[in-house]
Amino acid sequence: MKSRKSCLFSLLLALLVTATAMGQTGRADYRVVPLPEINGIKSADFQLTGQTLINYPTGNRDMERNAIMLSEYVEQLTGMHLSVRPTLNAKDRNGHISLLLDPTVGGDEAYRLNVTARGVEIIGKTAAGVFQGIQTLRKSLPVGALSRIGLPAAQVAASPRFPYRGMHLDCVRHFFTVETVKRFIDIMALHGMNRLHWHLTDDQGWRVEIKKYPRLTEVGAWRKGTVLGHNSPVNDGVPYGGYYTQEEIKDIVRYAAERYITIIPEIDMPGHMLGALTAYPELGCTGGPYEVWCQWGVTDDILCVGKDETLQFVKDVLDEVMQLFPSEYIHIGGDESPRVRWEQCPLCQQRIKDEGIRAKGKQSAEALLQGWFTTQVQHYLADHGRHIIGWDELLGCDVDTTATIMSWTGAEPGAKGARLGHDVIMTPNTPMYFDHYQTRSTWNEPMAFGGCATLKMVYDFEPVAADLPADARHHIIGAQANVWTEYITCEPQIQYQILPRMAALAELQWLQPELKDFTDFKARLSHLVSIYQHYGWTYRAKSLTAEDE
Ligand code: TNX
Repeated sequence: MKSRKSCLFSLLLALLVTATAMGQTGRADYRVVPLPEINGIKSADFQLTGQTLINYPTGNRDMERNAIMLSEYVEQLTGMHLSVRPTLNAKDRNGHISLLLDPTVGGDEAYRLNVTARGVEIIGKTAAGVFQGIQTLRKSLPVGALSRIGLPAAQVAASPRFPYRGMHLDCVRHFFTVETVKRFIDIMALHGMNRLHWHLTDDQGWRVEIKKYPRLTEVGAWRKGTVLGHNSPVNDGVPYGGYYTQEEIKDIVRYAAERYITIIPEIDMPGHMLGALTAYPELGCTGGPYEVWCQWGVTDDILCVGKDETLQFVKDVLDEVMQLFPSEYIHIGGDESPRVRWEQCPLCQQRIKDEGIRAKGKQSAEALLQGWFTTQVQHYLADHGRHIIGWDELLGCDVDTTATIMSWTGAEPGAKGARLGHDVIMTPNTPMYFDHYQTRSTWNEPMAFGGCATLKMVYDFEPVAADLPADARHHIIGAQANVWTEYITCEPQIQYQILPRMAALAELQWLQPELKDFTDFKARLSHLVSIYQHYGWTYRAKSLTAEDE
């Protein structure tokens, strides 16, 4: 006869073996970033296991992709593999997750997540909305090797405050690989963002292949070296450059579109053009020679708009850019364009005469010449069904209100633009420049541009000025943070600059201001950060504890 001791031992062993085979269990928490509305309902938890299927409407490719992505997310975070299956049959939903379309669900990107013991429904008016619901479910999951997760019964819902929820990435000052750009897109998707403003041309390089002008990338994509620090007299002397082929761009655009992110390319003009001028010096007022810049800042050498060839060049480039990027918006820059060359250039002065341009109040004839040039480009793009976005300097050049303004020199230009009737995207350098420091005590930080935008400053930013008249408020279509890369040389440094500040940005892009609460946000942030850790992303850990150290 077995002793009682050995009986107990066998029982414990059996329990241990079963528990190991079953793996760990966990429970989801819908209090994610950005915070949705959550209403608990009376029902037991839904049990998510490896047997759970993900249903999607038969024949709908977008929803099929959504289902596959949800399956991938669950596997990445928990190790559990869920199969996907097409079905239109309501009874198949029992016991499973179902992705559904329903025209009665709020706006285009709104979603509802209904969880009961009998099943999970992720419902959107569009596949884009369902994708946002998927992100919320993803962020609510516990992280680690799990074999069973309890999803509390609840009705969860959200609808974004702003239609334009952007991030910007400068791939000129430093060049980043296709994989890095895709990972940046992944990070955006996790944060519920939908517009990537991709800065592709500047004084330090031209980074998009244009078939009609091969020298743009043969010559214009390469610089002889890079200045050390903040424009010190020392240069590293290491040739530097790179560009994206049209095939790579199409691949990235498709990758983003699958995550419901539109890429808005920026071809900055008429300033920030030394890359192009080095390749085609005849496009400048002096004819050069020019050199792709090895330092940072603003150069006096910009496009000569007195020459018809320049306009033709711009149109040809935009033709290819439009082929690559289906975005409604094309960003044409317009910032930091000194006009000293135009003042001296006979052809630019002739253009001013021919077009009957005259100085007006504080606006010089040259400022209005930039307006004339921008309007030509704007009309050209409009003929092709596209709209321009430009930096807030355009407000000083009399462009019409079909130009959307990006307010960067502060928040005031945005408010002014909205009053004038322009749509506006708010990206004021404080606190929306993520190339700025995240703390005031910078001694132990990687070198940054300067400035300071702490996590709290980002969180507290309100894009719609309190005194903006009611009839102008709808012109503020969104907010964006910018990642200029003069001092950012590698992917972990990009991630360090954006995480966790992107979480704060996501919440202001999604939530109505009265629902924001920084203390509550910080409590929710720790789980999001465990997801960053799980994916191996770099982030600024100090921002989670001390606010400004
Ligand atoms: C200003 S924002 C710039 C960029 C720089 C950035 C550095 C804007 C329209 N122009 O060219 O990279 O500051 O923070």
